[in-house]
This record gives sequence, C-alpha cells and structure tokens, in this order.
Amino acid sequence: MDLGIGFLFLFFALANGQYLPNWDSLDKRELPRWYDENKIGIFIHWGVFSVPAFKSEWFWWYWQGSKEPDVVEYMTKNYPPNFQYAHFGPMFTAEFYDPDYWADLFQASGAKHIVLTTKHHEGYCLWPSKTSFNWNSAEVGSKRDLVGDLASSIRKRTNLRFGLYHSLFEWFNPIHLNDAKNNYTTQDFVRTKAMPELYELVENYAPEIIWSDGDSGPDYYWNSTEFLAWLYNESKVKDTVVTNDRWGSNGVACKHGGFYTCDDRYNPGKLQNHKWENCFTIDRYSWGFRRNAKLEDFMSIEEILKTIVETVSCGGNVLINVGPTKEGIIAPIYEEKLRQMGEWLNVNGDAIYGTQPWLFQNDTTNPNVWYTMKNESVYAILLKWSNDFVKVSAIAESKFSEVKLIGYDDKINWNPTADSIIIDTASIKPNNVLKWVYVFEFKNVITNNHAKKNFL
Ligand SMILES: *[C@@H]1O[C@H](CO)[C@@H](O)[C@H](O)[C@H]1NC(C)=O
Ligand SMILES: *[C@@H]1O[C@H](CO)[C@@H](O)[C@H](O)[C@H]1NC(C)=O
Ligand SMILES: *[C@@H]1O[C@H](CO)[C@@H](O)[C@H](O)[C@H]1NC(C)=O
Ligand SMILES: *[C@@H]1O[C@H](CO)[C@@H](O)[C@H](O)[C@H]1NC(C)=O
Ligand SMILES: CC(=O)N[C@H]1CO[C@H](CO)[C@@H](O)[C@@H]1O
Repeated sequence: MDLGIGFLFLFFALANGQYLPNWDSLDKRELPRWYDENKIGIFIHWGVFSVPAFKSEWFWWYWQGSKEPDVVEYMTKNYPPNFQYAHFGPMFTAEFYDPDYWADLFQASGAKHIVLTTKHHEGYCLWPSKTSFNWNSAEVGSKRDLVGDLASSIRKRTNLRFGLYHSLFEWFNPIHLNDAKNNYTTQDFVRTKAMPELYELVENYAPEIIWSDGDSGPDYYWNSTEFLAWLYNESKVKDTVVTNDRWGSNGVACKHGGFYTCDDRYNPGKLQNHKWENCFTIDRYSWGFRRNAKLEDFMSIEEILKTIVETVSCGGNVLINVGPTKEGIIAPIYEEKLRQMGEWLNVNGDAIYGTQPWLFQNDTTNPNVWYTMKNESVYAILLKWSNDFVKVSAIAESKFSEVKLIGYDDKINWNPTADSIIIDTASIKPNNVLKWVYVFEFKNVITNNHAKKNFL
C-alpha cells in the first residue's frame, strides 16, 4: 500500500468513527463533552484491604512485599503465624452495604459521576468475574455482586454517571510475575486475566468511565491500544465512554489516552492544554478506609473546596475519594464532607459545572481568588473572606454590567481603581448560605484586547 492509499484509509476510518490500535489514531478521538461539563466525581476505594483497614489500600504489599515494619508488627501482634492475606477475604462481609443510600449521598454531594474500584492491585474482584475463581465478592465475603448492585442504584438517578476503576497488574499474581520475569515478551496474564476482565466489565456494566491503573508493564504488553480501539469502535459504550491515561509504563501517562491523570493528586496550578483530572482522597494518608485515622488526617471542607476551585479554574476535573468500611459503611466523617460539598455546590454550582477556564486562572494580585467562566459571566472565587474589602485585579481591564455575590440577594458595593476592583465586604451582612468559599459573578464581561495581548 503506498502512502496515498494509507492516508485515504486512515481518513476514511476516522470519518466512520473507527479507531486503529495505535495512539496516533486513538488520541484523535474527542473526549465526550459530558465529562468536562461534570467537573466533579466521587472515587470509591473498596476491597479486601478494607478489612485490615490499616495503613492504606497497599496493606498487602506493605506487609509481604516491601515489609514495612509497622505493618509486619501489626500482623505479628494481632494474627496467628499462619495467617494469610486471603484469610481476610471472608471477612469482607458488606452486611450494611446499601447502594441506594450511597447513590443518594453521592447525588446530595453534587458529584455528577462515580468511579468504583472493581479490582485493586490485590486482585480481588468486586463482581463475579469469570476469570477470578474464588477471589471475588460473589464467592468470598459478601456473596454479592458489589459492582452490579451499585450500577443499578446509580442508574436510577439519571444525573449520575457510572464509572469503573480497574487495576491491570496484581502484586502477587504468579502469572503476571512470570510475564514480568520474561521482560513482558509473554502475555499469559493479559490473555487469561487482565483483558478478559476489562471486556467483561464493559459487557456487564456498561461503564462510562474506565479508570485504568496499575499499568506496570508497557502498553504493547497490556494490548491497551487494542482494547481501546474495540472500546471506541464497537463496544456498547463507544459513543459516551471516557478513559484516562494509565495504559502502560512506557511513558503513556500524561501523554496518551482520554483525560490525563499524570500523578495522584495532580494539581499543576496553571492552565493545561489537554483535559486532565485531579484525583485526591479526603483521608490525606490513604485511599482505602483506615480504622485508626484521626480527625486531623481528613481534609476540611475549605481545603476540599479550594482544591476543586484551583483544579476547575485550570481546566481540570476532580475525583474525590472515599474509602468505605468492610461492612459497607461510608463513615460519617466522609458523609459530612460530601454533604457539605453538596450544600456549597447547590448555591455556587454555576461557577463550577459547565464552566471553562477564563483568560486568567488566578488573580494577578489577590492569591485567594481563582476564576472560571460560563457564557457571558466570569466568576471570581474567593477562598478566604475578608471583613473589610476584597481587591481583584485581573478583571479590572474588562467591561462588565454588574457584580453579584452568589447566595446574597442584596446589592453589593464596589469601586474601580486604576488597576483593580475593590469590593466592599464590610457592608455585607452574613447569611446562612454564605460559607467556606465565596463567588462573585461579573456579568456580561467583555475583556479588552489590551489585556488579551498581554497574557496570551
Ligand atoms: C526488555 O525489553 C525491552 C524492550 O524490548 C528492551 O529494551 C530491554 O533491553 C529488555 N531487557 C532485558 C533485560 O532483556
Ligand atoms: C495483542 O495484540 C496483538 C496484535 O493485535 C495480537 O497478536 C495478540 O494476540 C494480542 N494479545 C493478547 C493477549 O490479546
Ligand atoms: C476498529 O476499526 C478499524 C477501522 O475499521 C479496524 O481496522 C480495527 O480492526 C477495529 N478495531 C477493533 C478492535 O474493532
Ligand atoms: C497566580 O498567577 C500568577 C500570575 O499572575 C502566578 O505568577 C502565580 O504563580 C499564580 N499563583 C498560583 C498559586 O498558582
Ligand atoms: C443562555 C446560554 O447561553 N446558556 C449556555 C451557557 O453555557 C452552557 C455551557 O457552556 C451552555 O450549555 C448553555 O447553553
């Protein structure tokens, strides 16, 4: 085939929404719009690691892989000498698991989608996987299809989308370890486990997010591009599904795939040229539940909102993690934060959902102000209240018709100076919806060319 025909073929393939199993082709797919508009999702880390619920979801690795002294000591002190990680499996009972309650809570939080761990690096599947005999939730532990039950509860709420996390590799799976020993020239684990799982998850649960992780091994070992071409070409979710970027250890993350996650807690603080996501966890030290977590280990609602605002201003989405208990409880400390987030978004959601980054992401003089934009409005989001006045500068060179404080019905007073806008906050009377983080809406904004020239 000469170059001309190859070119024509590629053009034809893409025009038909057909993707080839290579990054050149897959990266041309536009991210379905709903994902960018949603802005906020909830991440759920749940698995057998929720049984020991000590240190983190990496418990098994810390105990028998890297042999961290505190974890080794915990096991020696509290369990008989012949106790194995697999013995935790039957204790993952989920007897209080009420997926309708979870779904109501996620809806109340203002999140627009959720992502559940179907299988973390421990290999235990939260659904009756055909290729994970005796190490899945239908056989060991709760005897339930934990994934399927949540899928139906989420789908009853039409404004929530359902996504799934899946770890490609498993720390101690001998078939994967053998492939790794062969420098990934054999694909026994990919053929018998990793890929069948991904196809099965899509067929059974039609997730609209595939959040891949554990990409220990190169993309050509995992056959990532083959899976994605199938997903985008012909799977039942081909038109709406979004994926992330963790598809191979040979430099794929932050470079190929759907939205970029780069690292955990990725928060670059400036505008990015590709859609990205900041996944972070409310318990600063763990994604899985920890029984011995202290109050101070959890992010405050102010910190959570600050992270959301910084992320969204720079074009990112957030995926905020909770770790349920082995009984299936989302502990009240998490529930409180999620409900507070929902309370804030219920008032201020216009400044978040469906917004785009503005010309400026943060203010040029006020470090507590970040900007978003929607339609003709620019939202200046203030992370810290001031009892006398608030000065913002980036907006000063724009024309606008009105300034409003969202959640406050009365008019507010403001004055332009040579290079800034001074908002009089001393005269604003507190009310019960103004809390934590404050949104000033500048309406009908026209940003002049001078400002544009300086900063673009
Ligand atoms: C493993 O495979 C990679 C990619 O083919 C190659 O560059 C590398 O030299 C191999 N390593 C060993 C130890 O064979
Ligand atoms: C990976 O893809 C290649 C190329 O299509 C194929 O030959 C191979 O069998 C696939 N391997 C697995 C495990 O699916
Ligand atoms: C996707 O479509 C392209 C173009 O028709 C085709 O070459 C490729 O084999 C398809 N891949 C899969 C996995 O369906
Ligand atoms: C905010 O923007 C300024 C440019 O005006 C930049 O120098 C600064 O690093 C930014 N601050 C943060 C916290 O990102
Ligand atoms: C009235 C109006 O223009 N509404 C638009 C505001 O922006 C959102 C998201 O960009 C659009 O979906 C609305 O149509």
